[in-house]
Amino acid sequence: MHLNLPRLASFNLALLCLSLGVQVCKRKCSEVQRCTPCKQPRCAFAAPDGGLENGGVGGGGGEAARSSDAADHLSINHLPSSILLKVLSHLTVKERCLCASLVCKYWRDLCLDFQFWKQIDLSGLQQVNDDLLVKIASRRQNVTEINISDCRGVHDHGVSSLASHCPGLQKYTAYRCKQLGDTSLSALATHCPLLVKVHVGNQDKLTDDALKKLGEHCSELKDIHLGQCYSITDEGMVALARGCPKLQRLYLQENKLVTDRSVQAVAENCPELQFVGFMGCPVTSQGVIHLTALRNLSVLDLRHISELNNETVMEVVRKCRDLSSLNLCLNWSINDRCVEIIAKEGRSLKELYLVSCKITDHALIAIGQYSSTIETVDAGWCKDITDQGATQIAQSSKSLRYLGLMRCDKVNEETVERLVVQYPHIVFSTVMQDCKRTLERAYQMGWSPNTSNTS
Ligand SMILES: *[C@@H]1O[C@H](CO)[C@@H](O)[C@H](O)[C@H]1NC(C)=O
Ligand SMILES: *[C@@H]1O[C@H](CO)[C@@H](O)[C@H](O)[C@H]1NC(C)=O
Ligand SMILES: *[C@@H]1O[C@H](CO)[C@@H](O)[C@H](O)[C@H]1NC(C)=O
Ligand SMILES: *[C@@H]1O[C@H](CO)[C@@H](O)[C@H](O)[C@H]1NC(C)=O
Ligand SMILES: *[C@@H]1O[C@H](CO)[C@@H](O)[C@H](O)[C@H]1NC(C)=O
Ligand SMILES: CC(=O)N[C@H]1CO[C@H](CO)[C@@H](O)[C@@H]1O
Repeated sequence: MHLNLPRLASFNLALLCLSLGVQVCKRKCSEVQRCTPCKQPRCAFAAPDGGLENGGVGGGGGEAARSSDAADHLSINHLPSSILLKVLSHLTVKERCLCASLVCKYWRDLCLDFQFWKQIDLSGLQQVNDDLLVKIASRRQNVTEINISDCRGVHDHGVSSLASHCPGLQKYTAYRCKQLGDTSLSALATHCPLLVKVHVGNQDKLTDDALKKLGEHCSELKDIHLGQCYSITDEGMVALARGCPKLQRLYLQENKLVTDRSVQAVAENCPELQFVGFMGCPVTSQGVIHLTALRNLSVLDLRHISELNNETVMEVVRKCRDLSSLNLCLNWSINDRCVEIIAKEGRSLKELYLVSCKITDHALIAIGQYSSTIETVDAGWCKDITDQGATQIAQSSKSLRYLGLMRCDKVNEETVERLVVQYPHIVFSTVMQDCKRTLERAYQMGWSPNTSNTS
């Protein structure tokens, strides 16, 4: 069960749950009464979205509560706890914390069962702090997934405490936690050898030390996101690549100290890589060429890298037969001839992003002519594209479903209007078309323009 604590209210409830749990533990459950429901449940199951009533169990519980003296043996609490837990798992956090856990001590303990705290999404909750993580840790929940993205109140201490008590942690997501540094990630690396996913984008205090720890201890790692962690360098990346041969997804962005050495290291050490992104890194063709070794490469993002030549791109497309998405936006060395080769050789290619590349109508025409797989083409900001390219690709391609023409100013809007009618299976994206679709969606959702002319 995925635990989502969307808003402040439910967050406070969760805190309440945790502190209730701590109280129970303090008293070592000595006062826990017989496992019967309270005579006077302090809360009716009247959650607006049904809650327990849906399953009919709420009624049963209530009845048992009312007649518990007489018919104790019929109490819902005589069900095996595994079944009660199953029932409770259908409630939302709010219902569990505010209603079910107030029924009686037994239910309160059930509501605190570790299974409800295995996957915790605390992202965006400013109230989350180290104390909460320490509390979660102290209850030895063996959390398997946690997301603390945008939690500014969490520091290295809290995360380290959680790490040391949750050896089974597998997925750690902590975007934009700029206050966190090497201490927390190193603690996770040393205490949680089962980690498969580490997304720490925008933690700019991280250094190679933490990456080395991951490489040393986390050989199960499959999915890592280190975008905008500006301090990491090739040294850390090489250590990570060597220690994590099972890596399948690697996403970097604007890591200005990550160069071709890192690209070569991941290509040589991580043969299972499928998703690779180096957007805005000082990476060149000399590094990218090593990616041809990755036979399972499926998604490649080479937007805005320092240097990329057409020959290298063609070689990658020829060698990586599973490549389905290729992003070459923002590079002037990508020309018509290069796109033609991509269209001919990319047997599995479905998505091709060419925003702000040096292409003309010939590139679009070649895609229509040679590719039977490409569904998405984005040629936005390619100023040389005209009506002819847009019309011909729409006409000749059987696979095309999306054509991005944002700010292709030589393409007339009337032409696009005609294409929209003629080829309804293709979505054409221009400023006008996108506005129209937005309006249509608004109408569908019940919005209507105010046509009253009083002012
Ligand atoms: C947080 O992480 C969980 C689990 O990885 C994910 O399901 C959820 O969408 C994430 N939330 C945000 C806001 O990224
Ligand atoms: C925590 O969970 C992991 C993975 O499920 C398991 O291997 C480990 O034994 C658990 N540890 C404890 C203390 O429950
Ligand atoms: C590539 O993927 C296939 C099919 O998913 C798998 O059998 C093979 O082991 C993978 N190859 C590598 C080098 O990971
Ligand atoms: C690749 O680009 C270079 C430099 O722009 C050019 O000289 C060469 O002809 C191009 N190769 C192909 C196959 O288009
Ligand atoms: C429509 O606009 C007028 C003038 O701005 C305003 O007085 C009126 O309340 C608006 N009607 C609705 C339904 O929003
Ligand atoms: C971001 C960018 O434009 N990168 C490169 C694209 O290609 C040209 C021509 O090869 C390079 O000079 C750019 O640095």
